[in-house]
Formats: sequence, C-alpha cells, structure tokens
Amino acid sequence: MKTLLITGFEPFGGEQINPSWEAVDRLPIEINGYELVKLRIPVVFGEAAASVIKVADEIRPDVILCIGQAGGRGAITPELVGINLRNASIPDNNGYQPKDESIIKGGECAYFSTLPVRRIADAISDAGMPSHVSYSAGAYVCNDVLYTLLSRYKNTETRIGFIHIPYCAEQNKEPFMDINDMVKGLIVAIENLDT
Ligand code: PCA
Repeated sequence: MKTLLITGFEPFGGEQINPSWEAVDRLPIEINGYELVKLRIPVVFGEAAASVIKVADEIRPDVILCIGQAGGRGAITPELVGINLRNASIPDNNGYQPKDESIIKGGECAYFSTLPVRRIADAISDAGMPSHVSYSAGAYVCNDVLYTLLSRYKNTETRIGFIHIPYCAEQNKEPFMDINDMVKGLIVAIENLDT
C-alpha cells in the first residue's frame, strides 16, 4: 500500500468553513492502492508548509496532495506551478501580510508540480465535474505551500501536487460547487496520480 498525505486548510478571510478541509475530511481512507493520511493545516505563511513537512518526515508519503479554496473559480483546478513569491491581499491567520517577498531567498523562481496535472484535470472533466489545469496558484498561502514542498522534495521520490477548489454552497458565494462533486473530483484525481 502506498501512502498519500492529503491536506485541507482551516477557514480564512472571515469564512466559517473551508471547503478544502470539508472535502478532504469526507474522502475514504483508501483509494487506488493509496492509504490516505489527512491533515488540516493553518492559513499561515511558512507554518502551513512546515506542518506538512513535519508529518511527511514521520510517515514518508509517496505523494503529498494539498487542497485549497480558490474563491472566484468555478472549477476544480490542479496547479501546474508554484512560484517563489509571497504577495497577500489579506493578512494570513497570524496577521501577516507580505508584499512582494521571496518564499526562499535566492531560491529558484518556480517549480512545476510533479503530479500529472493534465491527466488529472482531463479525468475529472471526463467524470463530469468542471476542471482545468491552472497556471497560477496565486501568491498567498496555497502557493507558499506548493512552492515550499516542491523545493523541499525536488530530486526525491516524493511527488507533490496542489488542487484548488471553488467555494461550496454553504458559503453563500458565487460561483460555488456542491461539496459532494468536489469529493468525487478529488477521488478521480487520486485515481489518476500515477501516469
Ligand atoms: N486558499 C488560500 C489559502 C488557504 C486556502 O484554502 C489560497 O488560495 O492561497
């Protein structure tokens, strides 16, 4: 059995819930030969990635897949790239609001995800949920996690990916997606982690 470390975020930006954790929490614990280890992580620059790495050091997962909310998007969007930039339009949950900072000073500008993002997006679409590859995870905490993990696990066997999902119905925002469809989409993603 392989191990998948899968994360969702706590709420942020005045929301009561974060659909990323709601969806991760609803996933079965075994999919496609992967045992899932679920982790709820803080919306805090630096700390979010550190909390993932701490658990990954213990359990040594084959894949780390992080899920985040992308308000304004209407589709499930696997991220192709993480960039070495922090720029926040709202403070994180620790009150920190960086403007045009590096995540890792002197680090590479960007890294590509080491998951088959095109295949994952196509498979989710084929299963009936809107999905497409995204070429920017933004410059907030989600990108912070993706870039930091890609840097930490470069040239290792551990593969890294990030998927943004829309608001869910309970948040009363548009556009939104039914949480059950997001769960279905994530299951399809996990079924397509291996090329
Ligand atoms: N979305 C934010 C951070 C936490 C989350 O769920 C983002 O896109 O950066």
